[in-house]
Amino acid sequence: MATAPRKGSSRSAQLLAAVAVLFLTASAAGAAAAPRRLLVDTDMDTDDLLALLYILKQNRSEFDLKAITISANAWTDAGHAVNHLYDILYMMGRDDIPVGVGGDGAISDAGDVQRNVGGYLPLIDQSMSTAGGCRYRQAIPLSGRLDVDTNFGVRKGFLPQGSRGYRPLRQPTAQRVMAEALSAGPTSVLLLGTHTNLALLLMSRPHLRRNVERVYVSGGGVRVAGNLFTATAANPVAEFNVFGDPFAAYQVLHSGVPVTMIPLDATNTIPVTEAFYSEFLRRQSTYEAQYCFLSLDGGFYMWDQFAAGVALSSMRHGETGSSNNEFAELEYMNITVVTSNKPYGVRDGSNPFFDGRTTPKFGLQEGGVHSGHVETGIRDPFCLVPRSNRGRCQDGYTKELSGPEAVQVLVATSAKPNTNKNSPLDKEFSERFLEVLNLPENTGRFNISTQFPYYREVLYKPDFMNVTRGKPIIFDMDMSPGDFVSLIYLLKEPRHEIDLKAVLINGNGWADSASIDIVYDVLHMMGRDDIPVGLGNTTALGSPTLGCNNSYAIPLGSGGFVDSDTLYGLARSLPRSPRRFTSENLYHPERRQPHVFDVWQSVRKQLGPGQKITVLTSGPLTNLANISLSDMDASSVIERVYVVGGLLRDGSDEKGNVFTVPSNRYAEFNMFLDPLAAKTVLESSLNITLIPLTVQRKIASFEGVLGALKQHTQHTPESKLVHRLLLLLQQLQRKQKFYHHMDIFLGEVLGAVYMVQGSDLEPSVKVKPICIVANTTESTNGQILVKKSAKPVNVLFSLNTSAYHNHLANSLANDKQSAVVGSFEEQKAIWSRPQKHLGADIAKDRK
Ligand SMILES: [Ca+2]
Ligand SMILES: [Ca+2]
Repeated sequence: MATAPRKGSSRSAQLLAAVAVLFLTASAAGAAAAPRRLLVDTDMDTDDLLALLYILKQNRSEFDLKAITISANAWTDAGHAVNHLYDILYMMGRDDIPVGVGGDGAISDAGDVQRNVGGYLPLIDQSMSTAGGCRYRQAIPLSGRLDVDTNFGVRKGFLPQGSRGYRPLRQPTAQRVMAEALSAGPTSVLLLGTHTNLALLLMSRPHLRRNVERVYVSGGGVRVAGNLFTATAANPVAEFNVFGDPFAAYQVLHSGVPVTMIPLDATNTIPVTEAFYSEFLRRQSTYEAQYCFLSLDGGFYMWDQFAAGVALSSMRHGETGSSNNEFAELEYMNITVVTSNKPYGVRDGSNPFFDGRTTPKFGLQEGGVHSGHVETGIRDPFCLVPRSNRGRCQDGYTKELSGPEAVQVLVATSAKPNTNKNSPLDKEFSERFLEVLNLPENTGRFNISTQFPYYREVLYKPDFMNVTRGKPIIFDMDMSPGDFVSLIYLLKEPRHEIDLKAVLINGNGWADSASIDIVYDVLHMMGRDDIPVGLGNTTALGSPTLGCNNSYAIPLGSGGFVDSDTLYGLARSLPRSPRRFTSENLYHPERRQPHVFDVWQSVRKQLGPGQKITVLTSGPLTNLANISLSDMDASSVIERVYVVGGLLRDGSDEKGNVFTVPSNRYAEFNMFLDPLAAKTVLESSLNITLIPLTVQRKIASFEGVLGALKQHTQHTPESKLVHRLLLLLQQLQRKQKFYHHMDIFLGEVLGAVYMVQGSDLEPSVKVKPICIVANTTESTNGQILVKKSAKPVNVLFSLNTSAYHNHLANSLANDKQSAVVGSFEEQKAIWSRPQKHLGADIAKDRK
């Protein structure tokens, strides 16, 4: 028995095979068994990191981790999660392991699952695009996603960065990586997040099911309460991983593949105790142990890492029973996954598998278990019980059941006690986890600071002695790619003319809040670590903090979040700033990420008598609206607001750009994403200049800007970066339909250039009285009407296009106020040799 168990073998054959493997391992026979092939699907939450590093520490002749795929619809955002994973694998010297994330395929209305469906959305909400709502995901606080995306700020200060990283259209999709791993031979699958990816694979490539030896599930809760701490008022029984996509979990559990589940029943018995924490504090002899320790947060259970421990122990000692498992008691239970609530067959508008269809999707049975009310959100009135905080919905409940609707699953029920009675740790797994993480074998090679002999965290700040500082500016951005071009442009303008006082980040636009680190990196590159960056709200004005009222209109996949969160793959070419997002609860309260309002107030305090601020907004108007609502006197110190966005409905039939919401033909994204904020700002007493879609479209020519940049024989690091970015956007737009909207981002650069250059661009500006449609319906929200009685604003209609292109290119190519550190490559070179002169006007050690 030199090979792993055969495909499609019966349970008894598998048991025999497992016993054979056990025998060979135990006897250390010369002809060792082939290593067991393993595929891990992870949502890259904190406990996932601990699980992954535990797995990477194993002896590769016993367990061969073939691939890792990312579950992109839960606690992390795809672009951040995938680069985080690449960094961990680089540290561990495992750039050989394929990584899959996302994809742009679709599920047709008829129910055909195309290849490469991205897994960004639960199956019930997946259709032809990657834009969609957050039916289940809204249970996850947005601040939680921000913390996990950045690993609380720990990640960028610790992990090194290799050559792998997300790149548009080149990143292997989750489906492809899963299919390749499973096609190559019998493989065990460990699911550490929602079940979306595996369910999609089993539905689109059913022949690969025979190569799934067993699925190990971290998640579910059978005989204990659920853990939706934000949402028990609607659903007290679900656990996050299964709740994230109940129908997918149903598909996996009912696929006929053997399943071992490690649910809350078991993980509730192994919390991170004080004893564990202090033992861990003492035992950190490897980089991976250090990284895991830094990632630990309070109130934590050993969810995914315990599941990984139970899974590997089962694979080592026998997969069908309890007695041999080192870490958990296991027993067989008959269970199912609840995907809809009784009564079945109601067709009440909550269930897209049935509602509005003559035949149910995927051939589901009318009146069957999938045909009831499906929880629409965490405040779904159907689920709420009056005067109770324990709702009646059960979506995602892994429920015990007798009868034909149940499947037999091996379930871990508790963590086994520590056999080492002298240890302060009460559970066997806690003991062994620390032991394994600290093994000298298969260890991390370095962290970012030990990889380079002269690594230092240096802040670059210009010398303002004897410099008259120009017009004070605040730039408010949502981190769409054009906003970075605007930011660089503003930093290039002579400081005695333009004095960029602060950058404000809108967290409800085209990028997730964690992308704030790209802003820090751009400022660092340009030697402007003195400029404060404030992070704003992640939801639109008046929206609940758990929700996604408007951002559903932005695709999660290509051309959307996965790309802007990585700056289309270019973020990793920027030098790494010592400044980065840092969560509240770390040891350095002074490093906490400031909020927009903190930054606003500090800028206000610095103003000289009679001095006023000019604001440029290039995203939704959420921040400015919140500032004006919190600081009633804000308008008295704001000279003018230049607003990029909007489309005037002024007689012509020009269409808006919210392409994901076809019913809304006349809105522009920045207004649509927060109509109430737009109304609050544009109809206020502030002096407004609008740079609407119409004029953006007139000047948005990739050929024009790239041509103007090409005319220069001299280049700067920043002109090269902008050239790369714009060329990439142009190529993507030509190549792939998912990138058809790339000129939106080119157009938004106009706002910064017009604000600075004004009359030099020969502009035509008209005064128009406008009002904003807000809080109505999806089909009209964000539209701008011209009405005689309304508040007048300045509207830019046209300008000299070639003057604009040339000015932008000249400014970027100018070697004055150029980058201090041009790239990550350059930074690595600096860290590799002794430093005498740092190149910045003033450089200070952070430490
Ligand atoms: Ca997880
Ligand atoms: Ca923007």
